[in-house]
Amino acid sequence: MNFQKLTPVDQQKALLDLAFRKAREKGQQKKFVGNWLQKIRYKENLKLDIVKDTIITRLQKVLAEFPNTLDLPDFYVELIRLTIDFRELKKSFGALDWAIKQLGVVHRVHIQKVNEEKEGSKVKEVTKQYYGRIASILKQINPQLKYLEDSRRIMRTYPDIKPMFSLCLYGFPNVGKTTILNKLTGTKAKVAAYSFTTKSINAGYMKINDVKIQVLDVPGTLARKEKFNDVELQAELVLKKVADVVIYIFDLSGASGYSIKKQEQLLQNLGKKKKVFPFVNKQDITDEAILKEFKIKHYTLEEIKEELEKEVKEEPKGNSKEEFEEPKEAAGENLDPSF
Ligand SMILES: Nc1nc2c(ncn2[C@@H]2O[C@H](COP(=O)(O)OP(=O)(O)O)[C@@H](O)[C@H]2O)c(=O)[nH]1
Ligand SMILES: [Mg+2]
Repeated sequence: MNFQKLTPVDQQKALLDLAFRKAREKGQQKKFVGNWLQKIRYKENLKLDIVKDTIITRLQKVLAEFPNTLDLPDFYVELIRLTIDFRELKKSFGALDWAIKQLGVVHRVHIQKVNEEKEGSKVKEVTKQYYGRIASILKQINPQLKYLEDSRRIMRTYPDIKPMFSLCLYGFPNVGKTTILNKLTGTKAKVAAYSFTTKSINAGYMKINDVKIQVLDVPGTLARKEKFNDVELQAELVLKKVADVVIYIFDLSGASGYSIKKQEQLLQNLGKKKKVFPFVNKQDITDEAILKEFKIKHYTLEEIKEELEKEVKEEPKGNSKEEFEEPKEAAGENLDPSF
């Protein structure tokens, strides 16, 4: 699921500016035929239509793009739970639905008025009233539009993670996770000689037994959960909800700035629920005595690939693309009541 592609949510003012401008432009471009009253009516009808259609299209786009059910992979459900208020989000969809209906009603009423009005100046007056009603409807949902835009900005930071067999590269900052991700998958994620270059979760893909698998570069921390920043929180969720297999990366050279003891502790924190392959990176700059002393069983990348071949035999779990790109239900409906 790619939350980064959500379109920004316009607020009241931007929506009105856009709709009124379009109406004005189209009203000026088009040549109307008929007697003077008919011409005015046609023109005002067109403006009314354009204003309604422009705004409704925008609002419908928001409803279509945002996830409005929690029928998402576990990872995203958790992430949404932790970062935004889904109930508030649902209410906002409801408000947009309401506004779309109101816009339709107000449009119908004013079209009728335009067509019944006998005096040209009064026809234009109807348009003015209509604009006022539209503005008032949007004003009422503006807090919800703002909430949706705030939510979008948060969701935009969600990593794009696919429901397929996943290998996580885990370890402290600077131990070489991204370097190994690039080596395994041929991606070109940024490698840097300072900590916390990974501002979000990097992903790449590789083939094991002709099956495409996802490789994720996940920064570790010994910080307490209450103190997690966004990336740390996402990292924890990826490990818990997405990882099928973990490569735990050690840097025994001292270059990353984390003691061996701390690195062992982070490995222990992973627990026994997942299959974990320790890997010792930066051997080229590591003291031989330290390498010899190191007692934790570890693997070469070749050995890990062989192990993965045993793991990835069948089609990986639910890797169909459709699962992610189902058309959305009508907004506000089918929302998971358990949430
Ligand atoms: N000498 C040496 N340096 C490495 C090795 N792997 C990574 N590095 C360097 O370690 C630094 C941190 O690497 P990076 O992949 O960004 O670490 P990450 O923070 O865990 O993703 C970079 O300067 C890399 O060039 C290695 O095997 N040997
Ligand atoms: Mg990195």
